[in-house]
Amino acid sequence: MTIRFGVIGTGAIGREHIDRITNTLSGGRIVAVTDVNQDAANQVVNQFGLDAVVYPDDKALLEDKNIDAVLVASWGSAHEASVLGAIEAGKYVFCEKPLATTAEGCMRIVEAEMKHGKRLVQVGFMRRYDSGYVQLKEAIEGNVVGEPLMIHCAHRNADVHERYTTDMAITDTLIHEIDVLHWLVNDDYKWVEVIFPKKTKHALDHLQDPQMIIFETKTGLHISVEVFVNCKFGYDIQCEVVCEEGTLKLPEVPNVLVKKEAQLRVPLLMDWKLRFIDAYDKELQDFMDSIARTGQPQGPTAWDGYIAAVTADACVRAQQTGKRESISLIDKPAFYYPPSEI
Ligand code: NAI
Ligand code: NAD
Ligand code: ISE
Repeated sequence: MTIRFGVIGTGAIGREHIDRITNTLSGGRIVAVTDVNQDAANQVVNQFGLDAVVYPDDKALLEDKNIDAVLVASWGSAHEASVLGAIEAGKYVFCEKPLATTAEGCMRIVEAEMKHGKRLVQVGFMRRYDSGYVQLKEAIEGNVVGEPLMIHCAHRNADVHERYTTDMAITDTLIHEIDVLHWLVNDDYKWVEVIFPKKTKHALDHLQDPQMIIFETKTGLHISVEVFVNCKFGYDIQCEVVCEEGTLKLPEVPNVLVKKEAQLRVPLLMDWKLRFIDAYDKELQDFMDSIARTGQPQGPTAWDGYIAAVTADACVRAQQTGKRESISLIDKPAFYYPPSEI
């Protein structure tokens, strides 16, 4: 079975995903693209030699009966409308994070999907597919060093574009930790507090950078995440789980050791594109394989998108109030439990 994809948003990650579906993965083909910037849509067709229709907007693309699945890689604020339209048209959807920019928007998607009656949506929370995080989860579940007590994380970008605002440290950047950390320890968040440390001279006036986010989970675990998006030196993702008998640390990306001019150097990555390249490949391959095998995607769900949005909303409130903000979720619908857990 070949899944015929229509892509909405052919910017940075849209092009990355088009490239991997076309040239690396198996079971998928790009048959249509659209972008509010029509030049960007036309360019990808030429760049990757696609046999694909260029549509003027997502509505027109979603009417195409030859499309089985939609890949949404537009800006976060545009995701909800495209995902709802795809569900309405009965098409599978792989949506980049965030699923929607508000918890209410994610809930509208959850409700539409439940009404449809089977899972159609997978959210691009690719860290769950990263071998480092998978190894951490296995070590925690295997009780290798006892019960987790604390987690210390850092999410550092070398720099960001000028449209990046203080709340995007949460909704665009921290959102990856929000998703992967509760999955890692199989726990729920209870409250969050956001601290603004001394500001770097490299951040534009409108941006508070770095930020420190502290969570407590329902079982009493404390989690600290530093988000620093003008760190200058590279793209750096850290995660250390402190347990009762020892610690577990996310592996560094392996790289050549360079010995030169009396120094031992390890080159660092500079942006996100290469850091999780295997995880992006795996998430999309899994999306296609599970649809082909079972008729439904099995990766991160619309409900996971909703959890992330509720948590992100609390974090943004905590940025504004400077106080602890509670995080409360409604019960997970049976629809989103795997059959083995019902
Ligand atoms: P980008 O700005 O490079 O590309 C977005 C593209 O979408 C642009 O070409 C824009 O013209 C187009 N677009 C925006 N609204 C649209 C609409 N309503 N209809 C059609 N096209 C539209 O942005 P980038 O970096 O590719 O990010 C896109 C999405 O991917 C975001 O949701 C972002 O959070 C996510 N992302 C995820 C990453 C990950 O690690 N999973 C990494 C980078 C981005
Ligand atoms: P980008 O700006 O490079 O690309 C976005 C593209 O979407 C642009 O070409 C823009 O013209 C187009 N677009 C915007 N609104 C649109 C609409 N309504 N209809 C059609 N096209 C529209 O951004 P990006 O860095 O590729 O990010 C895109 C999405 O991917 C974001 O949601 C971002 O959070 C996510 N992202 C995820 C990761 C990850 O690690 N998972 C990494 C980067 C970006
Ligand atoms: C971007 O959208 C991503 O998703 C990257 O993984 C993240 O590191 C970056 O801060 C975001 O802007």
